Amino acid sequence: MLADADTIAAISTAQGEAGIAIIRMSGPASVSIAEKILKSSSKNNNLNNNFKFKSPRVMSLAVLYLNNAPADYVLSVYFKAPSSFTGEDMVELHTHGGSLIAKLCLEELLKHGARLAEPGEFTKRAFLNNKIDLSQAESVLGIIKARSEEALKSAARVLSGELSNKILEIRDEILNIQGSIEIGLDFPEGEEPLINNFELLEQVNKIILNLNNLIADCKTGFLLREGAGVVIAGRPNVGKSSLLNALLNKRRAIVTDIPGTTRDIIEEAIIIDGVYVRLIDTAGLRETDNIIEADGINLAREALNNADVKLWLMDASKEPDAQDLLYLQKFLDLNLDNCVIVLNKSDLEPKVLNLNLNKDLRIINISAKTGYNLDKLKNLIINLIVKDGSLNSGLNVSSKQLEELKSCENNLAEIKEAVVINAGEVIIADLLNSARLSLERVLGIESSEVLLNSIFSRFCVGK
Ligand SMILES: Nc1nc2c(ncn2[C@@H]2O[C@H](COP(=O)(O)OP(=O)(O)O)[C@@H](O)[C@H]2O)c(=O)[nH]1
Ligand SMILES: [Mg+2]
Repeated sequence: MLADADTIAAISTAQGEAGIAIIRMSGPASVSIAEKILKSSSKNNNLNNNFKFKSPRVMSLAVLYLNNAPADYVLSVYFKAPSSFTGEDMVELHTHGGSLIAKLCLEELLKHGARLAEPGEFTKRAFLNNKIDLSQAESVLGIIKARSEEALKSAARVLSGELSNKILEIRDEILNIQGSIEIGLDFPEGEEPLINNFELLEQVNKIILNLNNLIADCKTGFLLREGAGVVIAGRPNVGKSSLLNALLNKRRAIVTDIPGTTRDIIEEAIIIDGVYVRLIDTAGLRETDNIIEADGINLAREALNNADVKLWLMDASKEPDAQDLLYLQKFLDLNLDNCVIVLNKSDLEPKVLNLNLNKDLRIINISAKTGYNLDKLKNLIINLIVKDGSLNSGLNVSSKQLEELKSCENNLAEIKEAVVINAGEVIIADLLNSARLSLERVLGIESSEVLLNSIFSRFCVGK
């Protein structure tokens, strides 16, 4: 437990009218402070109606006193350290909902010695008391902020320790190699190295493979957490705004047969198969003298470059002209991993017959007007969002955590290069250390003690 921790209090439920509101306290004085503002609710106990918690984890009805006057019936419960979320003594008071009663109750607790908790302080204490690691602490935020079911599930997976366990596994593999190399550094004279280059490469490759799988799941989880940006781009008048409206099932963007109608970026969120998707309609790409439209086109290009999924819409009922083909070619010059060519207006007589496109490209015929193949397009979008992982294994992480994992992967790739060019064990040891530290930062471990343990546990007793 944290030394000299004070006792913190906060309203844990949302503001506003509701059935109940929950005020939480954590710290050594939680129980005594709560007992000061509660009286027993028992009717035949008039003489001594002081309230005392009986046993932990049992709800009891009590009367909340504000300024020595009864104010509300509350349910109260306490959790005894270390068996609580924060690892400290905790109390929860369930008052009736309504912002005033909860606020007054909190003020009364503060008057009796509690301190107002800082944002995230309960979770921070849980981390500092080793109840959860940093990645789990972040996943609590992921759960609170989840806007879709899949985002919620991916955060719950992290909270349950799935990410931590996988990271710990990889970290232990790195530690193992690190131990072998660092022992070699200390005893270079004439001793056989504990690990030769061949074994080293083999082990590093194995770690990279595991790490890649983990990163794929984290990328999926990150997209689930942030919402994936799906940009609808193309030449003017191909039906981009019509597609946005059709997918949203409402008339959100103006649709006309006048090219250049959409000038700004129009962004709307939808949930597809439990996944939070940000649909982005853009201005049609063309040369223009109109400065407003030109600005819109710049925004469209920017959105296209940053998109998680890129839809290039074409009018299938119209023979593509030289400009159409030119813009199409520019689109195909992008990284095609997450691109789809969408041939719209399939309800009309088809004209785009042979585009001579690269075989690997995804092409789909749809009609924004009749709704033809829109379900198939939605499926395709989801498959692209979760392409490297799967919805069932997404791990809800922050961009910082994802960056740390990628930097670990870079270090490991550099180790392979260092081995090939015989850069020497000092450099390899350094890279291994950086790789390990990246992983530990995700979990919030900041100690080289683990490394020492790993090294010395290999020595025989007495050495
Ligand atoms: N027949 C047919 N017409 C469509 C379809 N989608 C859009 N249109 C028409 O094409 C014109 C341009 O549509 P709009 O959505 O404004 O295109 P944008 O400029 O790409 O946003 C409008 O007259 C739409 O009614 C479709 O699937 N079938
Ligand atoms: Mg439009």
